[in-house]
Amino acid sequence: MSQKSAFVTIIGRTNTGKSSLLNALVGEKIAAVSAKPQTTRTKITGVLTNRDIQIVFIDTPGVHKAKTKLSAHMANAVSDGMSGADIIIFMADAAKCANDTEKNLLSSINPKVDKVLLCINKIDLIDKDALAKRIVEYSSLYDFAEVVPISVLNGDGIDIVMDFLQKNAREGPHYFPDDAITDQPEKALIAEKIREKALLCLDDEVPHGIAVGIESVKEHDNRRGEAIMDIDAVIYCERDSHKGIIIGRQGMMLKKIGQAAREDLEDFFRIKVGLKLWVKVKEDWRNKEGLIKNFGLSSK
Ligand SMILES: Nc1nc2c(ncn2[C@@H]2O[C@H](COP(=O)(O)OP(=O)(O)OP(=O)(O)O)[C@@H](O)[C@H]2O)c(=O)[nH]1
Ligand SMILES: [Mg+2]
Repeated sequence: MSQKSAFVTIIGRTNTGKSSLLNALVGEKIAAVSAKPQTTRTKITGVLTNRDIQIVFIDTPGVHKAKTKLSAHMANAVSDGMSGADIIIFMADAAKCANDTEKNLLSSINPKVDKVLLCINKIDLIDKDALAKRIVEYSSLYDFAEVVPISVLNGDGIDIVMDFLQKNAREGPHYFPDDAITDQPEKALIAEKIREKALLCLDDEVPHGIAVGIESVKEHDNRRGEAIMDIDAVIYCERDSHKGIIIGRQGMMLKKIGQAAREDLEDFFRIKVGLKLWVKVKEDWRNKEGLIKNFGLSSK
């Protein structure tokens, strides 16, 4: 049987549901998802192999105006992710009008990529007339190969996206082992799960300045012979006042973040997890190249 593959990059403005789509297509929760803007900070690769066809997905950070050095790295991650793509999925939010950031992003697509799929997500939020108008609006901006209205939340249209990708995969080798789901190192997956829970639990002001560092991951058997994964992690923030918020009164917020993260980690790695969390301040780390690199967020 001849092998087929496709590199598929998912782009779009922040908060449209790109990472949600990646997780839905791969069938595993690889990428962090939250209602806060700029949830994804680097390229995240997801892999799905269905017999002879392997699809490699690249989720990218939502495009936004660069305010910090970190934002510049995020923008690089988008162009980097687009450069090797066979197919691009442009993700729009059904409930929002097209904006200039999206127009610029569309004009930056390399014309050599002849398959650009428009996914209009969150159709659960609007009625049919509004959707028809949205399709016309976006179709006037780019010559998309196909337009697929979807709701990742309800699972609507995901099969149509999958069919499109399978049909457009080309003869070529599989780049990852057939049982791979991501190329993210274990520590990066763990850090993202903890950061996601911090994003979900904290109010708007704090989360943007958060990074998670994993100090150690050790597996051992407890006295009953059960395997345990012990994780020591640090949540970094930019100010003392933020540290106080993350820890919360009598440590309640940190406990809440830790508990949610532990449950998610146990689910994902299918192993019991012991998670110890600390909070430290690194002032203005989003403008310091060394720290950006330390947190694995450098695009270079
Ligand atoms: N109503 C609705 N919400 C959705 C749908 N898909 C995703 N969401 C929500 O939209 C929010 C953003 O989802 P993400 O997947 O993090 O979006 P993203 O495009 O990756 O965002 P960035 O990484 O910041 O660029 C989350 O709260 C999701 O739960 C959908 O089909 N319908
Ligand atoms: Mg994302």
